[in-house]
Amino acid sequence: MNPLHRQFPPDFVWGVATSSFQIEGAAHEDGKGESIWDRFCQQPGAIADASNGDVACDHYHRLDEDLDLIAALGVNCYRFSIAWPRVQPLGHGDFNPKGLDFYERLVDGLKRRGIQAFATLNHWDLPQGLQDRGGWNDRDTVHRFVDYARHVQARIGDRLDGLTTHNEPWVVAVLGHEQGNFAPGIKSRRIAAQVSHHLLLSHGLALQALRADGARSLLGIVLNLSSCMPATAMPADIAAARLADSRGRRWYTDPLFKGHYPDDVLAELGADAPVVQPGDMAAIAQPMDYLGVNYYTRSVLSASGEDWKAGERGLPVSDMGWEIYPQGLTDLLVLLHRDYPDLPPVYVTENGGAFKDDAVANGRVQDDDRTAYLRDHIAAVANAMQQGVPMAGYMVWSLMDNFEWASGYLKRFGIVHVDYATQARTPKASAEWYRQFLQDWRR
Ligand code: GBH
Repeated sequence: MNPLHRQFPPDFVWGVATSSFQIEGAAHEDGKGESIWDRFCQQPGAIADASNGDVACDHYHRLDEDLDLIAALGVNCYRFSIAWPRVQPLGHGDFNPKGLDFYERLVDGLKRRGIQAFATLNHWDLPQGLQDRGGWNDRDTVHRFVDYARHVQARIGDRLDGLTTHNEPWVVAVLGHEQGNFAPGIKSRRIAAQVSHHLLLSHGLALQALRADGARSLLGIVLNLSSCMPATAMPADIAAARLADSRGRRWYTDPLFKGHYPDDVLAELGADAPVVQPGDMAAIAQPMDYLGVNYYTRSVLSASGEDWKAGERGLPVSDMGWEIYPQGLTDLLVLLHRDYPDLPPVYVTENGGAFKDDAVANGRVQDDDRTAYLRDHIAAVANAMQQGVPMAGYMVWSLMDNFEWASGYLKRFGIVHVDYATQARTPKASAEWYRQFLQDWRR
């Protein structure tokens, strides 16, 4: 058998990923407006350590140092997100040129270092000014997003390699508007369904507008997907797994690739199904240049509705309590290709884990569990590729420890350790492993 690094072609894209709210800090600088996550962090009990994104990794002020850090890993791609409220403080009305100054410096710094730039327009930090008008539940936000996307492309689009509309619309819809444990903290199944439709519609309309404006980068979307498996071979468990797959995966991929919502979820939603106007579904089904897949774990479903608690069953879990199951990534990618034979090139846009072993001792972080996680999931990508899935790239979540949303700074996903008291960055053993792996691949 070929060594792992030999199983990837020379043009494969290897990256590390971050998002604006999780690393930038500078929450009130250079004209940045408030985001729904700035507001959500003020809600008592919303964030496990009562923290916020005011400083985070102070990346906004440490851009050059962090670019050098990325370059030292030997990756050929960096995936980051653009904070909409930096670029357009209220999400409507005036743009703030200083906001895009920062991302222009970032993109130019990547280009100088020979690294591809993959930008995400919406990694959840919606301007609060739009939430005040109804947020993603309001159809007007769709058009505000298209304006913002066009503005970003006009300014830096010529230097972007990839432009992603949304990161994980399921999370925005369900965690943000149905379960309410993410911003904006709404708890309504009906609103969540409408939000998911508006996210998809804004994706499709943005793609149309960006192409009409002469897009030079690859255009796509990033979905969080898992492979859904029944807890037993009982028909009721199999049905539960199928419905979970429809809700979490096909609710997004069927509209994107087939132009319609899955019937089983529509039936389940009943009167809570989203309002869809004529032309919406055709707009959503714009051809995409790539699909981004974020994969962390599988889901095991049973008829009782309870997801199986992996930790309690003695299965290996990360510090998030998520089961470590690399085979699920292969299964998922093969399933996507089977369901949608014309699948565009697929990038794993996030994969990684939070682990507890992250203390710095003598300048080292010996995170062998993270290294094993990455190696086994990269092998899972190779397996999918051998089965014909059009894989184009893989990006580690995350470049560095950062603000892990409702978990605050308590969970560490980085391959680079961050000491929040000093902002010192220390590459972990997993970063060294990745660097060596990429060096072997390049030879
Ligand atoms: C991504 O979200 C985000 O894009 C990124 O910003 C974030 O930091 C990173 O992952 C790590 O969380 O709830 O136990 O059933 C991932 C969100 C993670 C949501 C897996 C669904 C299922 C596990 N998804 N989760 S569980």
